[in-house]
Amino acid sequence: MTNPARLLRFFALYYSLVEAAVLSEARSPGLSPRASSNASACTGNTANDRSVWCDYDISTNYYDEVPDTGVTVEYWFELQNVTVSPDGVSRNALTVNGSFPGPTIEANWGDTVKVHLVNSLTNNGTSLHFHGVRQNWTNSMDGVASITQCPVAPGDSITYTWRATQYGSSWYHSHFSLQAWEGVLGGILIHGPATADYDVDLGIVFLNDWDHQTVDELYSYAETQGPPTLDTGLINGTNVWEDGGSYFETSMESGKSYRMRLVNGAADTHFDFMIDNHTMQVIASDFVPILPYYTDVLSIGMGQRYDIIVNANMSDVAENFWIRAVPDSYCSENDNSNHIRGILHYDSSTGTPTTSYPDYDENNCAGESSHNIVPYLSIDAGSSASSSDDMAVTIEKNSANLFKWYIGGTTFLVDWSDPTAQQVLDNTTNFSDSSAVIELSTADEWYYLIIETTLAVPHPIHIHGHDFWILASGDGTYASAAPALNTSNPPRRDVAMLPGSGYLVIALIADNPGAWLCHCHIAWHTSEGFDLQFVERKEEMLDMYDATRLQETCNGWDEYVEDADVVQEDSGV
Ligand SMILES: *[C@@H]1O[C@H](CO)[C@@H](O)[C@H](O)[C@H]1NC(C)=O
Ligand SMILES: *[C@@H]1O[C@H](CO)[C@@H](O)[C@H](O)[C@H]1NC(C)=O
Ligand SMILES: *[C@@H]1O[C@H](CO)[C@@H](O)[C@H](O)[C@H]1NC(C)=O
Ligand SMILES: *[C@@H]1O[C@H](CO)[C@@H](O)[C@H](O)[C@H]1NC(C)=O
Ligand SMILES: *[C@@H]1O[C@H](CO)[C@@H](O)[C@H](O)[C@H]1NC(C)=O
Ligand SMILES: *[C@@H]1O[C@H](CO)[C@@H](O)[C@H](O)[C@H]1NC(C)=O
Ligand SMILES: *[C@@H]1O[C@H](CO)[C@@H](O)[C@H](O)[C@H]1NC(C)=O
Ligand SMILES: *[C@@H]1O[C@H](CO)[C@@H](O)[C@H](O)[C@H]1NC(C)=O
Ligand SMILES: *[C@@H]1O[C@H](CO)[C@@H](O)[C@H](O)[C@H]1NC(C)=O
Ligand SMILES: *[C@@H]1O[C@H](CO)[C@@H](O)[C@H](O)[C@H]1NC(C)=O
Ligand SMILES: *[C@@H]1O[C@H](CO)[C@@H](O)[C@H](O)[C@H]1NC(C)=O
Ligand SMILES: [Cu+2]
Repeated sequence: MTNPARLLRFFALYYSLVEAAVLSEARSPGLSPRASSNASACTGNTANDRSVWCDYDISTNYYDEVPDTGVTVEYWFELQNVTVSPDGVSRNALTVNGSFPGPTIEANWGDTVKVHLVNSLTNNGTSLHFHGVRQNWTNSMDGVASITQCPVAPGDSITYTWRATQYGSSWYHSHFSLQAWEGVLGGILIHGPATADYDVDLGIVFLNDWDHQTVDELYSYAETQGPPTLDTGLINGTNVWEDGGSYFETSMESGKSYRMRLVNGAADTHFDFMIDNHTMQVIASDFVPILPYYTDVLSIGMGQRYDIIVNANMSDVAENFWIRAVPDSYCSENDNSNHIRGILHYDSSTGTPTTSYPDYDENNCAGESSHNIVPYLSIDAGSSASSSDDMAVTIEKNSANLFKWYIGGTTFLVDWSDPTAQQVLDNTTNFSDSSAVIELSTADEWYYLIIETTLAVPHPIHIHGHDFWILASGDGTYASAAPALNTSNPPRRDVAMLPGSGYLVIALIADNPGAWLCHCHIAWHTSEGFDLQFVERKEEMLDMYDATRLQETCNGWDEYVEDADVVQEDSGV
């Protein structure tokens, strides 16, 4: 098949053309170094003042207010089953438009984003989720099979439309079976203000784990033996394996500063990210701008994002430096741990780095320290909750001797052909036990969720449709630790780490009606039942769903299932 590097280059060119054609003239054609660079699409936002954004700025409360750009950015995506060789080893992959990662969705804060998706696979349904996107009153666009829609059948299409009410860095990925880690993922880059200045925006940088077998091939091992040790990892879709493949490379001009938008899109790897001899300035966690802080090593869980600024001020030390994504050995086994690398070149250098592995301590996959994550837009959590739950996380083997995860005593199991949204529209109020529904019925009520585990396995907890507040987390049981809950502008984001043998306390406010999934972002765990869903203000969901759109997708799926031999071996999400 096609040489992947050529495919990527072709793709980049094609993409910039398509994008230039798509964006209105008021729009920047993109920030990738390949595309013509125009870092500022809004008056006043310059290298020396990233805090402003036209009539808005970094202090604007983006939960209430959003710029009215009048712009709709439109993308046409096609799921394709292709051969890729991101590290020189050929493998089958399911992709958006043939590339891994797929095309980056790029928009300005306030734009409407419209994604037309065609499922050109022959043997899989699909759905596309825009991770971390708040989907403010647009639950039907959240793209979760069994929750907000039926899977889109092979040959069928769907269109997702949502408003970029937040800005920053994220990713989209399939929410059907393990398909995201078969390759159906790509970046989301929403331009907006920032809490620190920089010269150049390098764009999205994915951190992934990778295996020469597909995740579907590995799933039965995961279900019977536990998580498989993966072969290697990729930085923005590329790495070296034996004599093949190539490193991710980026060039910086000495004296300038560069923004990188890190996304952990791994199936089951917590990364410690670093650039030899460089300190990173961290300016956002998930979609939430934070007070900038410096670190040499960044601990990033699955589904999490960090925006960092790298100051290219180390040309005295060397001309080339290793960029490293090291799986934290406490929770992530990998056969190529020391060699998931990229290269930072200075100026016109093209050499191979000789810089050495830094001395650092792993932090047991705990993620960045809470007290470093101080949201710039200060918002307190409700000092008490109208309702709360305390849920234990456990694992058991079922009667077929397969591992299933439990949260709050339930292992999640929902039906592809009977999405929660359809049940709400049909006014079926008695959700099945295995659909683990937590109803939040009162507008703007606060809800607290305590999650705890006695197993030494950390879990990245993700909630759809909301940023949530992290009130506490730590070692031991919640009862024995009896932590003080921090409601005064605590870290706020959409993925938080539940520490191994520890607890996590989060708060959210019922300000966004819909059926929202809450789950562990480890691929195997999502599939093995570590999920629950909030059904928030369900009466208000009726108006926000297009019943015809929902029904058409389900009809297509039902027809496909009748003819094909489709077996749901997972939780349904
Ligand atoms: C960048 O975009 C701004 C606003 O649209 C425009 O005025 C300016 O000419 C552009 N600069 C370049 C170098 O394209
Ligand atoms: C979110 O949606 C609600 C209901 O339509 C609207 O009142 C609010 O302004 C929206 N928020 C943003 C930031 O657009
Ligand atoms: C993806 O492929 C479709 C056709 O298969 C094409 O119309 C579209 O422009 C491509 N999109 C991007 C962003 O490259
Ligand atoms: C990473 O890959 C995506 C998809 O190809 C691309 O849009 C982005 O510009 C790349 N990032 C860098 C830093 O090259
Ligand atoms: C992708 O192609 C492979 C090889 O032809 C095939 O075995 C597999 O079922 C296809 N997957 C999907 C989802 O269509
Ligand atoms: C999706 O396709 C892969 C092959 O590409 C296959 O292994 C897997 O079973 C399919 N999943 C479903 C749910 O159809
Ligand atoms: C280089 O930049 C970093 C980050 O801004 C800073 O902490 C460090 O002191 C600088 N080092 C030198 C040698 O200028
Ligand atoms: C560069 O990093 C290496 C490894 O951590 C360290 O030994 C060396 O002292 C550093 N050099 C400078 C000039 O900071
Ligand atoms: C849904 O059913 C409940 C009783 O089960 C009823 O009170 C309510 O009016 C129904 N709502 C709609 C929109 O049909
Ligand atoms: C409750 O669930 C059962 C089985 O799922 C269904 O047959 C019944 O109609 C439901 N009852 C109501 C009132 O929705
Ligand atoms: C609460 O969290 C914020 C953000 O991390 C931090 O600045 C603040 O000091 C914390 N307050 C307490 C009482 O721990
Ligand atoms: Cu998990």
